[in-house]
Parts: sequence; C-alpha cells; structure tokens
Amino acid sequence: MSLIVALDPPESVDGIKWCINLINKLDGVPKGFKVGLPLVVKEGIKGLKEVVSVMNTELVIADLKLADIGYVMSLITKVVADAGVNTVIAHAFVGTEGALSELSRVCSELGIKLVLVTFMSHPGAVRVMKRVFSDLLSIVKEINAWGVVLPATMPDVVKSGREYLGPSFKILAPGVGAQGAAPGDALCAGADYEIVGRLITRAENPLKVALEVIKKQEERVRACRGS
Ligand code: OMP
Repeated sequence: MSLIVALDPPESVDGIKWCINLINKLDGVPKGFKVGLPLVVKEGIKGLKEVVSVMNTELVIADLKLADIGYVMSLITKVVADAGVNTVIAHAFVGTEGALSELSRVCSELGIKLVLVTFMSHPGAVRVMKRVFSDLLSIVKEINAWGVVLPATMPDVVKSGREYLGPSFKILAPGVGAQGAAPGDALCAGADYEIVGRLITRAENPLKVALEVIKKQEERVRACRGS
C-alpha cells in the first residue's frame, strides 16, 4: 500500500469536521494521512489532536515544513508528537549543525520519523533546488532521516534521488492528480509512497477515487517492473 492522503481543508469549511469526515470515509485504505498548516492555522493544535485521534493509519504525518534553528524545530516537534503525530516533515536546506542534528536527536528520543524536503513538486522548485539537490541529499544521509520528499511531478528527480540514497530511505512523492502526475509514475521511479490530496479529498466520492488511485498504482507498477 503506497497511498498517503493529504488532508488540507479548504478555507470555507470547518477544518476538523472536514478532516474527520474524510478519515472516516477512507478508513483502512491509505497507508497514512498527512495534515499540516492549512489545518493547524485554522483549528490550532487542539484541532490537530482531535483529527489525529481518529486516524487509524500507520503513518500520521505533520507537515509543518519546519525550517528553523534546531531549538525551535524541536519545540514544535514535541508539541505535535504530544498531539499523536508519528512523522514530521522539515526542510533539508536549513543544514545540520544547530538545526537538523538537534531535530534528528529529538525525533529519535520521541520515536518520531523525520522526513526531509529535498526537492519540491511545483515548477518553480527547479530554479534553486536543482542546483543544491545533491547537497540536500547528502544532508539526508548525514542526518540519517527516515525519509525524503521528492516530486512525483518529476520522476527523473525521484529516480536520481533513489540512486543517490540507496534502498534504506523512504521516498514520499507528492504531486499526483491536481499537480499533474499520474498514479504510479513516482513509484516506478523509486518512490515508496505517493501523496495525494485534492484528487481524493475534493472528489464527490473520495473512497471510490482513492481505490481507483491504488488500482492505477498497482497496474503501473506491474507494468514497469514487468511482474
Ligand atoms: P495535492 O496537490 O492536493 O495533491 O496536495 C499535495 C500535498 O503534498 C500538499 O499537502 C502539499 O503541501 C504537499 N507537498 C507538495 O505538494 N509538494 C511538495 O514538494 C511537498 C509537499 C509535501 O511536503 O508534502
């Protein structure tokens, strides 16, 4: 199972109810749910806690895209860990000393999986991230993060990330559906999970679309791996 659903409530809804409704509809289907600033800014940490309490998935991801000094990232991580999250996403570009080394240590102490963003899925990411990509990947190795975010919209980037990192790091690839990538392409390029938001969460029947995404992922992976 390689589907992670991104729950980013739109501005016009009760964010907690919207997320819980989707979690209930999708119960048992995705490997993980990812919530982040769209929920936390609207509903606060209590809202995050309420939403996380109904998640039954292996991965419960807080995507706050942390990018700060280690002390501050660690403070935030302790708060979301206490709310029930088991995975956090931070930016790799902040570097190790005084930043990710400390965050990584705190994550280990708390039993939290640390995922680092090394390349983003939007077109403008290429301008800077392409130049620093290998540096960012070397930070992932140095920190021994649990995983990385690489763009499903750019399967070549996923492929080179996998080649550089080897098999022991998880690759999470956003950009499927609303941002244009097809289900399964990033998996074929070496990703472990595809992160899907609006394609599923804005669908009239989210469960049906989620099951279709999984079917397409399986078909695509069978075709590319020849099995
Ligand atoms: P949809 O475009 O609606 O499928 O949502 C994509 C989700 O993945 C959102 O929650 C984004 O914050 C997240 N994401 C990206 O879209 N691109 C990135 O490069 C990184 C992330 C992420 O870190 O999850």
